[in-house]
Amino acid sequence: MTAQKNLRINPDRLWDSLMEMAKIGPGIAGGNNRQTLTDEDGEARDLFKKWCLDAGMEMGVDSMGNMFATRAGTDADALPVYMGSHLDTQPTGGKYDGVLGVLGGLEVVRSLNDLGIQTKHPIAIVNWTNEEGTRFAPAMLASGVFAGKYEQDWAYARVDAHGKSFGDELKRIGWVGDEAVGGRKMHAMFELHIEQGPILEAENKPIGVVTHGQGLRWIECTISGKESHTGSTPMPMRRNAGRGLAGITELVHEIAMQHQPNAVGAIGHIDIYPNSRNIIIGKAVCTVDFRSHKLDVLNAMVEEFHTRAEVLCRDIGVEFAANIVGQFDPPAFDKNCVKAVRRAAEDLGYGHMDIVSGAGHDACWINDIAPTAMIMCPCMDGLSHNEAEDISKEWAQAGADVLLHAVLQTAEIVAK
Ligand code: HGY
Ligand code: MN
Ligand code: MN
Repeated sequence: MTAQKNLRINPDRLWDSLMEMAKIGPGIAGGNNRQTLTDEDGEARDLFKKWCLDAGMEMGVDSMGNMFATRAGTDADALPVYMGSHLDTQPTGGKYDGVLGVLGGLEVVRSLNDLGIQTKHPIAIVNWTNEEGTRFAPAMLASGVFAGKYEQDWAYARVDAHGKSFGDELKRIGWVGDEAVGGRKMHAMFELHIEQGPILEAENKPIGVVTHGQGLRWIECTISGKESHTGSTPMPMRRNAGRGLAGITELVHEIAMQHQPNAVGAIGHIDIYPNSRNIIIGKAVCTVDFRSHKLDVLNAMVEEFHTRAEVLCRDIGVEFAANIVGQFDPPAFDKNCVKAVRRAAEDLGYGHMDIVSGAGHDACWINDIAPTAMIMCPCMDGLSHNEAEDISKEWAQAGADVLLHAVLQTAEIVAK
């Protein structure tokens, strides 16, 4: 094991690849806007595929556009060990959310090639389509179809703000693969990801051993009032959907604050109609995002919200309707995979701590169908889903080193 303990990835090559990928779909403030199934997403896929083929891997694509690059093992019948995350970004996203996990996996394979290491199990890297869910709700859509949570037809019919469907856009960028989605079986999956929160940096730990994740409920709310002239409509006659929106925005915050420290809640997406300076808002559509790592807290927040939002809107004379557009329960990751991550950090001498993931990840769905765990590294000021998202090369290196060792423990090195 001693010799193996010294195995390391090449941090400069990893960093160069991160910077190269960041050039595709640049944001306006130094981050990225590479939303799923846009031309930029297609460009990123082409680059990732080229890099994987250059590393001697075989590329497979399924009917949700999930990309699977495989490095052969000595036992072709052994199930592959996967490393997965996503290349799509938020509209004002950072350079590392998701990308670190995909290119960290590529760096693991490149390092195994350099070191001439063979493994019994094949090793594969996944780029999951539409992890972010910002253009097509819900988040983790394609890993969800792969894990049997959603039907493909339902996913194909999801539309963006301009009425374009997921299926049409996937076809337009030429990434409808010939593999049936969900056909692949996994020995295990590891996802390297930035923390997207402040804990690891504050505790000065370069590695987070993710034992659990938060559950999520996305509630799409429609508040209906009546458009009318902002000047000539007497106040008592108004049915202002904007007042309902303001009320439920504050209500979401109040409910989450009642359940501290185990809950979060906010509204991040709002569309108002007709959105004219001198017309009272007739309709408001928004998405409530509640999360907790405790299922009972999550369910209690959703229930209280529904009850109180209906009363609040009725009292101001507007209608309220809501439906869940995304959800998953709090995941507990596979104990053996979590142990492999912790042991890898110990073998490598990296400071580490157990942590619960605040954000949702593809690993949360894959955890339902294969042994799965996550590795986290810190990010500056805990900032993410912001173009100023930043990490150090050392943090990227630590995360990819731990990924290398966790995968080697699981894929079994074959002695030369
Ligand atoms: O919403 C999430 O937690 C993830 O970033 N898609
Ligand atoms: Mn992510
Ligand atoms: Mn994200």
